[in-house]
Amino acid sequence: MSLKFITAEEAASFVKDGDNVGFSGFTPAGAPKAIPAAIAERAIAEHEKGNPFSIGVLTGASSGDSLDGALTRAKAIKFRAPYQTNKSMRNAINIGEIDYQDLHLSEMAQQVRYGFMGKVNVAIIEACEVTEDGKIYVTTAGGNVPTYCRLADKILIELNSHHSKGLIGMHDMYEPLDPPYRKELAVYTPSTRIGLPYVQVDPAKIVGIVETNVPDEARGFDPADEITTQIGNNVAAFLAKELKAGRIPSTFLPLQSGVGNVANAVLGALGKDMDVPAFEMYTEVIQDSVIDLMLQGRIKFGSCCSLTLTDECLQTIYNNIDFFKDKIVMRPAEISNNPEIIRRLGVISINTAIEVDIYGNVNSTHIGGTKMMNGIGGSGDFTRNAYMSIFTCPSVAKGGNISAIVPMVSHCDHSEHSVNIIITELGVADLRGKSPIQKAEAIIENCVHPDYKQLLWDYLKFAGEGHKGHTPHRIDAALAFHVALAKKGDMKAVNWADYE
Ligand code: 0RQ
Repeated sequence: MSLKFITAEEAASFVKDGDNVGFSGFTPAGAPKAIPAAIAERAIAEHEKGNPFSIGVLTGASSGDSLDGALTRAKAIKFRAPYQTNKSMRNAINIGEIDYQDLHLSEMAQQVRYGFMGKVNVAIIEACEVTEDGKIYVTTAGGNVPTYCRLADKILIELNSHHSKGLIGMHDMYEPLDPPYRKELAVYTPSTRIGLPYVQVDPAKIVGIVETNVPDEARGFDPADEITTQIGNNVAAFLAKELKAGRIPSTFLPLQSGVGNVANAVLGALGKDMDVPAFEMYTEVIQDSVIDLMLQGRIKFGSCCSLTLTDECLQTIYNNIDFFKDKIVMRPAEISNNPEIIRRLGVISINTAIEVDIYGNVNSTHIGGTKMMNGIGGSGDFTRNAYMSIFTCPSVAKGGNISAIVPMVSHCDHSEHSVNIIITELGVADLRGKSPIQKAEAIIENCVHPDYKQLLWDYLKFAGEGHKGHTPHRIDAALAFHVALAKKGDMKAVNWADYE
């Protein structure tokens, strides 16, 4: 059969009110841009005519502004999963305009296959190549493309010539069988391949192809500052010490690193620390700092779900494709983030916390316990299954009025059972082999900002008076830092005497 080329507007007309749409991509990398923008225009036109128009948006992780941003502003989204980072969308979620399910990224494809999120009507996939016999070669992310393509009735392709066809061969697309027939995922090293470099679909399902030439919408990072550099140096020194002590094998272990400014700075510091040997990554997102370190020979291989790079950095890969081709593999999210593989490979995970409590519970998602920031992303997939799980964060936020270390987290994403090490710019708290009270002592002593140290020592003493259990808390005072912030704009305004 021959492939049918259509406009973005024609493509948008295949999407109906109430449909569930599965999009390619993972972060802005590899997400379609022209068709979602055209769907947003269509939604606005339908709303002006008084007609309803909203869809379920299923992705790999976050996406770009022409998808999440444009569709949100057009009020065209009824349901969203599993992750987002868009400002317009965050606001719409927090005022209740969009129903958002925040989910471990490794679980999204299987939950869709199990039918937990309803039918997938349409898949919209960005590709760098598509063949008449239905081979789709995706661009800068594996996402959940195999599952969305297989389950959807119709597939729309954005064929984006901004991406190099040199990407062909850099993917390992594999979809596991569902229980009770699932077999082991035979990934024994970060570079092991178990699938195909393309997704095979029934060509009759491809209802149209839209040609585009647009870059990914990944944003750059704030340059590393004094605080993020110091956090990075503390992580690097800690890992070098663990290696020396024999708790990390001399071959080192694959690293996972989260997204954001702190994660980018941590990787930069790790690359510079020559006591840490050249290493491999088994991670979900490859950011600019990884590409620089590959060029310097400090990172030997990267398994990921996406290349979340600035366009300048992506062009470096395209211009040196022979160098990078055997150093990077992009997988679907349920493989890049798979608990079985992460546990087997012994991945060292490094993620960022919004807040941590004195017992080592971590909040990665909710500001003040109620407002969604981004989502858990892959941080839970990696943390729970890591050889060693690390969380980093600056000790204070918003000019010092917020302590990142609090008596009790206002929302818990990673419980103390999964969290091994906390690192701020001030130091390292190693929680392994410690009881809750010992964990609290290590965190307060090593990680807390001087402005909050005495307040937290006092809380620990006050909570433990009369020995209040294995994990001492004064339940009426456990959120006093948050109450002080809400009422007086400053966590330092807490006064334990109010709770005596
Ligand atoms: O606010 O943007 O207004 O300045 O939160 O904080 O310090 O710039 O840190 O960019 O690394 O993001 C946890 C959100 C950190 C991110 C989080 C405010 C702070 C700032 C951002 P401004 P920083 P980062 C892999 C793994 C969960 C998902 C995950 C994240 C803004 O890393 O989403 O790990 N992680 N995925 O001022 C109020 C506090 C605060 C606070 C920070 N305690 N209270 N505001 N902020 N702490 C990726 C994938 O899964 C795809």
